[in-house]
Amino acid sequence: MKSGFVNIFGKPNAGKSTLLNALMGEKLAIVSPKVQTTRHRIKGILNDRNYQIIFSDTPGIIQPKYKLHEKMMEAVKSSLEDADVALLIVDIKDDLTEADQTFSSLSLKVPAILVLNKTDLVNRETIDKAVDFFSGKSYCKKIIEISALKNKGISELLDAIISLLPEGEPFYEDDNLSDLPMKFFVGELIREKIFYLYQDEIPYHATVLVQEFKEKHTLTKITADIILQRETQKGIILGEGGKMIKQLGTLARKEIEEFIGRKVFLELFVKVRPRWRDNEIYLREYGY
Ligand SMILES: Nc1nc2c(ncn2[C@@H]2O[C@H](COP(=O)(O)OP(=O)(O)OP(=O)(O)O)[C@@H](O)[C@H]2O)c(=O)[nH]1
Ligand SMILES: [Mg+2]
Repeated sequence: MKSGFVNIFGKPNAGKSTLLNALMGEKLAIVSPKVQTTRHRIKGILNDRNYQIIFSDTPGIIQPKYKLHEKMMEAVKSSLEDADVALLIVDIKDDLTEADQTFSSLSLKVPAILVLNKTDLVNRETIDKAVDFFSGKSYCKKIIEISALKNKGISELLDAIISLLPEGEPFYEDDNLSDLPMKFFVGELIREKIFYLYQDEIPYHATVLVQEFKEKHTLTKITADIILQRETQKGIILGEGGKMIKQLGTLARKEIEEFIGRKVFLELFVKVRPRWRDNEIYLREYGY
């Protein structure tokens, strides 16, 4: 039996959350075209007769500007500490030298697989150049080309991970998919729709707190607060005549229904908490 922690690191938008979902065959982490979507460490537990892999998606590595950013980088740090294998993922269209600097700065003590992602967007020559670039790097045990979006190269990556995984007994019961509560995933799905529907600073100034998750006879009743930094942002979230928040509610409800496999009644409230991203008490209350 093999078991261990396999943690995913990379710059914002590299495709870490898409990769976690592809490896799990299940949508556990939210994804968006915007940077800094993920704010927590999100574990996905993959069980097989011969192994248990505990994957961790992490926030993209950045220089912190707010307390919220600091919390995000603490999630990266904790993942660095308990990793048995590191997956270093790079968007092949990104600046490779910058990615190399980021990976070197991690001072990894465990074997790492360099994952070249988004190969569906470039030609063979570009991929070969990237392979050449990373081959000599000290942190790089193996290089695997993938497209997390198109599910290409995922089984090759899984084989490479298993070959590096230590022997050991499972850490978790084998019927668990994650260690996080349902309320967390519901809040994340609402946050994902905020990332899709709203522009500029709105997704970055917003967080979601699920207040109520109640299983009723025929449906699940969910109440959630959308927390914003400024009074003026309330109007943007609501939209003309409440048009935008209605759309947000519908999109989020559909995804939550798919996730929990039940009908959902979703109620959203909008609240303003000035500078919550820099406030230790608010951050703790909102799960950061
Ligand atoms: N074309 C293409 N797009 C991809 C691929 N993998 C991810 N993406 C897209 O890249 C964007 C970012 O993906 P995420 O998985 O959210 O990236 P992330 O690294 O988790 O980003 P943060 O959480 O912000 O650090 C999304 O629009 C994805 O659909 C891929 O293999 N090919
Ligand atoms: Mg992410």
